[in-house]
Amino acid sequence: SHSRAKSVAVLGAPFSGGQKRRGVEHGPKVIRDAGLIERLSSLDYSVHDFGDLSFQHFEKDEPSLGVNFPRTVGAASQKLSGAVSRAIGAGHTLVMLGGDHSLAIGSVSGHAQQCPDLCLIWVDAHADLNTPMTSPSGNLHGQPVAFMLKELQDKIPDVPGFSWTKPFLSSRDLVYIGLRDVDPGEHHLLKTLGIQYFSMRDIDRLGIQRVMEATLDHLLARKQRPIHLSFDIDGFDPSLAPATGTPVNGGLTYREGIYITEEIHNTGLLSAVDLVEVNPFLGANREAAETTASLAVDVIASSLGQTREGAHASIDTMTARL
Ligand code: 5AB
Ligand code: MN
Ligand code: MN
Ligand code: MN
Repeated sequence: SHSRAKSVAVLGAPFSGGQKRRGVEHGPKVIRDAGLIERLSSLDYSVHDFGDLSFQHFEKDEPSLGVNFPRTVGAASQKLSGAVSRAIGAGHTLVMLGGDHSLAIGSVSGHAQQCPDLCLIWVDAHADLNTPMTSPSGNLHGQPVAFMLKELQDKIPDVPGFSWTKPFLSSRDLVYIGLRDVDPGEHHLLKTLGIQYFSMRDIDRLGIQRVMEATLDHLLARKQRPIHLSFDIDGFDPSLAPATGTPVNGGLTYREGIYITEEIHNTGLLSAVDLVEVNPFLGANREAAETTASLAVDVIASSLGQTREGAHASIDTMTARL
């Protein structure tokens, strides 16, 4: 039998306005330079590289309600949302290369426009659940999930730049993996909204196998639905992913990270992946940036079906070659 080549859309989002450290806008370039397109092609995908979006620069973008660069981030997310919606509407599995994690407002909302019943797996050291009122930094890369959740509709003020979007996700359709740096306001929301999360402590207790079983059970037991994976590279331990803006000790091992993405691939339901917060200006040297980018490629390839056990196409194809 013959399976039609699956198609992947790769979309770069060279954007850094959700935080204050320069360099994260070069994430798409270093991830491509680490061989992403070749790797996906070798997995038998037809790869559509949509290139990098270009974002509007706002000369005057004063903080509003404590939020930094609100108009810049709002406009970038809106543009990304449209591009993601079109790519998914055209039948591609989407890979979004950040850029900082504020971009997830755009990518998840664009995905949800096409797939309203999607669920979200957020791999990160951080919960990114601050509202403008609880945020200790004012940086929007620490707030994207708050802008998505229907339950927080009344807790999000009218931030300039964000009138185009409204909350679209229920807190029960979200699972966090890898948390180890959660602000007090975020912890309060995790608990009061009853959000399912697996901190690094939970991974220590349960092991990554049971964590993934519980994650997928929580999201998919009632019904099969599209998965959005939003992967912040700082979910990994800083020894593996040093080139990132907010590293936190005690993160995922390489094997835990890859096990997460293998299990998500095995559901057959992955519809979009964000890979964010790779910042080649950070880390001790150029090798640190290259290691981090190459880890990002491994995460994306594994979420799209690269296996550790190996694979083969079909008996027919193999014998034809013998
Ligand atoms: B990232 C912090 N919670 O809100 C905040 O890297 C850090 O996208 C946010 O996860 C880190 O500023 C955002 C202190
Ligand atoms: Mn993070
Ligand atoms: Mn994040
Ligand atoms: Mn970070």
